[in-house]
Amino acid sequence: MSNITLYTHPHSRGVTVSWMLEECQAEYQVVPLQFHTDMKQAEYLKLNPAGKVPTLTHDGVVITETAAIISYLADIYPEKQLAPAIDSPLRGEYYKWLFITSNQFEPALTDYMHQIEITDEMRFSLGYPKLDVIVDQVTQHLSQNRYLLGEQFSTADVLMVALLAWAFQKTIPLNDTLQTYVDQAIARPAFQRTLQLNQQYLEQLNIDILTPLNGG
Ligand SMILES: N[C@@H](CCC(=O)N[C@@H](CS)C(=O)NCC(=O)O)C(=O)O
Repeated sequence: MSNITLYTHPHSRGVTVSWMLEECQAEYQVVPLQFHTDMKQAEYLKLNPAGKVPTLTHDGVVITETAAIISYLADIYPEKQLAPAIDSPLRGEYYKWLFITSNQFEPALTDYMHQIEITDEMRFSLGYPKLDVIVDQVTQHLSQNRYLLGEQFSTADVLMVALLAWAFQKTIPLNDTLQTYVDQAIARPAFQRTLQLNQQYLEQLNIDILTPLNGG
């Protein structure tokens, strides 16, 4: 039995972690959890006090937060070369894109999806700019680079593509640059395996609607 366990739901950010596990060709168990019930049980809240998925356990280590989990996986599977080496000049760029995606892009996008009105005063102390500023930055970069780090696909792309393919696409149509970027990433065999596995988790939880990526 593998010592990696993923707690997830097939309509959640857990899909991003499933994809990363497949990129790493990891051996792992999956515990699909229902929203509202399983995720709010005392036993699970000990692992993830937010009562949310995903959570990953590995050798007694409990990791929550999608970006943290996939970065951790990149580090424990260095041979998969999904993160630049610690002493690589690209390491800073790698962190930059991971954190822009989770600390700027995702909250700006969710504000937009939920039509949350942000005043200039609020914006001053919020840690992220307007959505279109981030979209322009990412688009401009990807119009000159195949992936966020250049030619090499990385964990930062897993996070960015998952966000674009899920939330963004549901909210605003992708421009040509972002669509090309998403299409080449989701054609990867690991992503295609993830979709098949997701179908199994849906069946385990008795859910019949399959959305391409996260929906929680
Ligand atoms: N910041 C967390 C967000 C986790 C999250 O919001 N998960 C949603 C599904 S995508 C969830 O579990 N929602 C259920 C609930 O809040 O009850 C991460 O990146 O992992």
